[in-house]
Amino acid sequence: MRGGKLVLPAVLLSVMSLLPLQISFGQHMAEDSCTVQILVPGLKGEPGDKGQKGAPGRPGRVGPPGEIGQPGLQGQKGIMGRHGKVGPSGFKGFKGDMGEPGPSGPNGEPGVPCECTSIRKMIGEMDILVSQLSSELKFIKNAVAGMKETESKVYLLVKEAKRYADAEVHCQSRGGHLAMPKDDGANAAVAGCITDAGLSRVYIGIHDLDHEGKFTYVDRSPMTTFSKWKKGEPNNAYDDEDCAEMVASGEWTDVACHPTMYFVCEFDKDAI
Ligand SMILES: [Ca+2]
Ligand SMILES: [Ca+2]
Repeated sequence: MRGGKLVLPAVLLSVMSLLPLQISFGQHMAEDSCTVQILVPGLKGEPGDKGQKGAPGRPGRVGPPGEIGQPGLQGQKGIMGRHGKVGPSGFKGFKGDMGEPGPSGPNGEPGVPCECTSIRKMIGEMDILVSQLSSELKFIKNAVAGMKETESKVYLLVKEAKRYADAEVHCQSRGGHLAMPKDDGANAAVAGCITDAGLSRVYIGIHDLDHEGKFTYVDRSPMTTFSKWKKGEPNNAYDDEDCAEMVASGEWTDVACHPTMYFVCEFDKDAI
């Protein structure tokens, strides 16, 4: 060959063999294989048999969401549900208009002719009753106003002027006696009846009618250590003083029994 020995790097020749031109060059060089150590690929072989089918590949990536489909057909109507709970009360409504007047009622029974005489009589009797009630009410008011009490007794001023004996009868008719003060408390209660009424004296239940000079209580119980005789009393003046009165100071005086004056009754609380 004219070019003489040509030595090329095996690598470069390998690259050149990839090109058709260089393949032609390679074939030429093969004629001189005795002198040039060049590695050249052989001719392309016949196509091999078809290989076996490979294993299935891995699943591909998740694809993008599909488009929204078309609305389906409307379903059939369901059955009616149960009744719900009762709701809260509503607000009070407005007052309605007044209705039409109703028909007239039937005529009443004929009235009874006025018996004016009997009615006047009844009115007269009622006037008398009212008068009596007024009198009793006045008495009760006076009684309450003139009432005093201790732990065991009630004392009542009676503003009706009576003699001693009649006064005691009056008190007994009401379940009591003329006042018989047996200690300072009782004596002060009776004195209170006198002063509250603005009086100066009243009969009390003490006398010496049975034995001159020996005073006892009106229920015949003896006088013990307690007494409230005024200084100089009892003096049996004019030899005619067998009863006793209490003055506003609470002191006692023997006096005659026949003059009339107010008096104080006493009542046991247990007997009321
Ligand atoms: Ca006397
Ligand atoms: Ca006297």
